[in-house]
Amino acid sequence: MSDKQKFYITTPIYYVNARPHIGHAYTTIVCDAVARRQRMLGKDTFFLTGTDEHGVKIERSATAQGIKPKQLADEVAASFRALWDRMGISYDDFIRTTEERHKRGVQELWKVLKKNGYIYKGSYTGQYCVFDELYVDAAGPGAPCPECGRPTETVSEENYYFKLSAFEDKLLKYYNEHPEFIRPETRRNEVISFVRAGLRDLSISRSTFSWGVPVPGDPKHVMYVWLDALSNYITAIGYGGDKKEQERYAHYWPADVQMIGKEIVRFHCIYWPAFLMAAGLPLPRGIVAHGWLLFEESKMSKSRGNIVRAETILEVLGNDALRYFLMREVVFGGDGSFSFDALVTRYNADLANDLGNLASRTLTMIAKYFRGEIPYPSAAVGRSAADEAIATLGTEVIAGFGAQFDDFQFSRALETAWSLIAAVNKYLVENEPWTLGEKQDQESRARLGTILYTAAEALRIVTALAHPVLPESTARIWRQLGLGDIKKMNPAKLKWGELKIGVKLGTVEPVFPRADKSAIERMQKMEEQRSLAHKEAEKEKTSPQPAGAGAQPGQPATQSATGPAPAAPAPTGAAPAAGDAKISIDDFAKVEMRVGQVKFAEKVKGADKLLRLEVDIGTEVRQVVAGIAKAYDPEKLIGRKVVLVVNLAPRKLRGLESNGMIVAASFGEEGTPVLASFLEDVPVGSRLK
Ligand code: ME8
Repeated sequence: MSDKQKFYITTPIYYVNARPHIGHAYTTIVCDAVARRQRMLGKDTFFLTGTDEHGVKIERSATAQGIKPKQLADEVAASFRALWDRMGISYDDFIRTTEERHKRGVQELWKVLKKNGYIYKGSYTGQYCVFDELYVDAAGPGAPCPECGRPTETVSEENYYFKLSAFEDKLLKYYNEHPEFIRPETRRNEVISFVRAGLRDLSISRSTFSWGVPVPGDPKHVMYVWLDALSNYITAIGYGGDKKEQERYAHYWPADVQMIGKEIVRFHCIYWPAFLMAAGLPLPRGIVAHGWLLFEESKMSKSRGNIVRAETILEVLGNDALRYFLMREVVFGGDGSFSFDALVTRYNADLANDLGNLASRTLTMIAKYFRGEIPYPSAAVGRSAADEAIATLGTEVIAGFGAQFDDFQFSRALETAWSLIAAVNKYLVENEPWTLGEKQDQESRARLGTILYTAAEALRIVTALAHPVLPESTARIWRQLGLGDIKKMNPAKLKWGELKIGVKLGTVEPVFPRADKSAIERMQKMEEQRSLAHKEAEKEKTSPQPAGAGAQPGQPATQSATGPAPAAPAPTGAAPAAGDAKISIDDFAKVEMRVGQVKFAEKVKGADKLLRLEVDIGTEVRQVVAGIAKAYDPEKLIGRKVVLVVNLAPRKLRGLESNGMIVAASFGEEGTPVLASFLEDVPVGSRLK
C-alpha cells in the first residue's frame, strides 16, 4: 500500500433498469474531476463507481423486456462502463452487485450485523414502493409513495429486520459532532429532522422474489436491495475478502467523499451509517449530495422520458464541453437546467472565446515574435502597473480556486479561474502586443516580452487549475506551452512567475473550434433518432404480440370510466364477451386521454359522491366534477397524476361545469372507483394511445 495520504471517492452505483443519461454522467463527472485534482495533489486516490443490479425493480424491467435479469444487468452495466471509458472517466474500479466479491462481502456484513444482535425475524405487512425500493410504513393500501408519488404495493411477508430504532440517538449525536458528515447544510437539516421524528426498524429481506443476494443460512430470503447496494462501497475495496483484500479495505476505508443525488440522501445518511455503526465499522467522512439536472423543467429521468444522452454531446462538442458545462452552469447542491442552447452558448463564450482566444492569441504571437520560445519579462524596461495587477490576480486566483473547488463550489471556482482569463484578454486588448510586434526598438521588444510572458503565465495557471474539469483540452494547451505532461503538475505548488523563460512551445493549434447554430439542431435531431432507435430495439426484445393479445378470454378490460355522473355508476368491471362488437382504431383515436395532475380538490356541497377537482393537463387547468368522493379524500388527491378524457363535451353537475372525465376502474357491487395511474412517472399532458 502506498505511503501517500489516501483519498477514496465514490459515486452511487446506478440501477441497470435504464441506460446512462447525462444525469448519471453529472455525478460521475463531478467525482472524476475531484479524483483528478486529488491525484494531482499527490494523494493515493481511489475512485469507485459501478452498477446496482438486484431487486424487484430490475427483475420486473427484465421481464418486461422478455429477458433474464442477469442479461439485462450485463447489457446495461456494459453500457455504463463503455460510456465512462469513452468519456475518459478515471475510475479505479467498477463494482457490480452481481459479482462474487460483492456477494461474499455483503453476506459477511449480514453475519456481523446478526452476531452483534441487530437482526431479528418478524413479519411485515405494509406498503412498498418498487420504484424507490422503499418501505412506506405509515401509508395505507394503495397510497402513493411519499417520495415519487407512484402507487405503493402492499407486501405481507415474514422478513428479517434491522434494529434501526436503536440508532436514533447515536445518529443524532454523530451528526451533531461531525457537521461535515452531510453536505450541504440543507440536506443535513432534513436528515436531522427525519431522524428526530423517530426511526422504525427496517425490513431487510424479501422472500417473494429471488433476484438478490441470499440471506446467509436462510436462502429463501434475499437481502433488501438497499442493504445490498450500500455495501458496495466496502465490498469493492476488499471487505469480506482474503487477507490482502482486507488490507486494501483497511487502507481506503472510510471513504473521504461519497457523492450522491439528493433523492437518495435518506439511504446514505441514515441507513448506511446505522449499518456501519451496527457492524462496528467507521463511517465515511462526508456524504455530499447534489441537486438534479432538469430538462424541460423536470428531473431528467427515463420514466419521464426527458433524457439527454451524453453520446450526442460528445459527438458534436466533445467530452470537455459537457464536463465544463455541467460543472460551471449548475451551482453544485442546487438543481440545474440543461438545454442544448445553453450548452452551445456556454461553450462558445467560455471555451471557444475566452480560453480558446487567450491560448491561440498568446501562443501564436510567441511563435511569431519570439521564435516560439517563452519570452523574458523585462524587470526594468517597459513594465506597467497592469502587469503587476495581473500577477496579483493570478496569485489570488490560485488560492481562491483551490479553496472553492475543495469546498465543492465548482461553479464559483471556475468563475474565479475565468476572471483571470477575462482580465488577461482585456489586458491584451489594452496593451496591443500585435502593434508592438511590428516595431523593432528595444523598448517595444521589452514591453512585448513582458506582455506575452504575463499572458502565457496566466494561461499556464488557468490551464493547470482547470485540468481536472477539462482534462483533454488542458493537456493539449499544456503541451502547446511546451510543458510536457500536465498530470505531473501539483496545483498546491502552483505559483505565479514560475513559467520558465526560453521554453520552446509545442505545435500551436486551435483547441476549441467555435460551434455554429446548426450544432444545436444537430444534437436535437441525434437525440430524437437515438431515442426512436432505442424504442424500436426495446419493442423487438419484448413479445411481438399486439397489445392486449395476451389477455385471457373473459379477462376484464383494465379500465372503465368513472365520469361525472354519480347517478349512473360505471359498469362494474364485467368483461365484454368474446365476439362483442369491436371498434376500429379510428374510433378509439377519437377519445383524447391525457395525463393530468390534481392541483385542487374539494367536496361538492350537498353531494356525497362528488368531488370538484382542478386538474392541470399541461396546456390548461380544467375543472372536473368526479364521482369519487366515497373512495378518495380530497386532500390526498392533490399532486396526484390522473388520466383525463379531455375532449368530452362539457356538462353541468350540481350547477358546476365539468370539463372532462377522470378514468378509473370500477369494481364491486357499489362500483367503487380506483383511479387509473402509472407505475412509471409520466409528464403532465402526455397523451394515452
Ligand atoms: O438511486 N440529475 O440509482 P439510479 C442529477 N441504485 N443526478 C442524477 C439524475 C439527474 N436528473 N439522474 C440520475 C440509484 N442522477 C441507486 C443508488 S447507491 C448505493 C444506490 C444520478 O440509477 C444521481 O447521482 O437511480 C442519483 O443519485 C443517481 O444518479 C441515481 O441513480
